[in-house]
Amino acid sequence: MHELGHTRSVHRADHLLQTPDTFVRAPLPGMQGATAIVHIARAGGAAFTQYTAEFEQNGKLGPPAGQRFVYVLDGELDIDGRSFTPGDYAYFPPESDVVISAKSAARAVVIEKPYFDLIDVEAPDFLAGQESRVEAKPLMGDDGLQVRTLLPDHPAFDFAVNTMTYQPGASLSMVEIHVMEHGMLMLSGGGIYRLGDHWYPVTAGDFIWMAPYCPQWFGALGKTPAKYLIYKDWNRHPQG
Ligand code: UGY
Ligand code: MN
Repeated sequence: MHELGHTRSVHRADHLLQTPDTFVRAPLPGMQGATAIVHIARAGGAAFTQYTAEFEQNGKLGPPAGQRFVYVLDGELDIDGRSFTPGDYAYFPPESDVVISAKSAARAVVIEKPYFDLIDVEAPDFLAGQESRVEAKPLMGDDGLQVRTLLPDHPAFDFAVNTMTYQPGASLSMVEIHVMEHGMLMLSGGGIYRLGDHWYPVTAGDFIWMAPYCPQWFGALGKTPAKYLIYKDWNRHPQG
């Protein structure tokens, strides 16, 4: 049913809140039996692309634009002959020709960006991981806010992808304003996100893009933990 033109989605110069009622699906080049909800891309002001890929059984992704990170939300993917289920993830170096296909209907977060190499540092290889095996660490000593760092803390990686889990009532301890940009998908629970000078109620399924220097803060509400997957550019001099 239409909502008479109402939505929680908002796009401003320094942030985007995209809620599921406004998602538009279209295949990207090379996709077969799969479609993409492009949450953010260069056209929206970001230096990376993030989309949710929705697969039919046997569906496939097309070739990557730069390096690629995949995190399984639902169903089962086949990557290089290995099974990936929810919470499993993989990193693909630029130009990787590894095929990503679906063993069942599935959904996955896909992040792609050009690679910024560093003199004397070798680019990373393919990497696979399971979120449940990554140690959770409290953010700034707050046990109510646990961070899992999915990619290795190594200068070869020019971006980070983390999950952050907030117990009900937990919040960021400060309003952050930083040069890095974020792509964020709310995986479960919800709360209030401050973006710039606006405060938004957010819930599972919502996507947020935060531009560099976008003032940001989150507080978890409700009776269950709030959890999100968050991308940031990382480990590189801002001068490029
Ligand atoms: O890593 C971060 O910058 C993270 N704390 N930001 C956020 O959750 N908005
Ligand atoms: Mn931040």
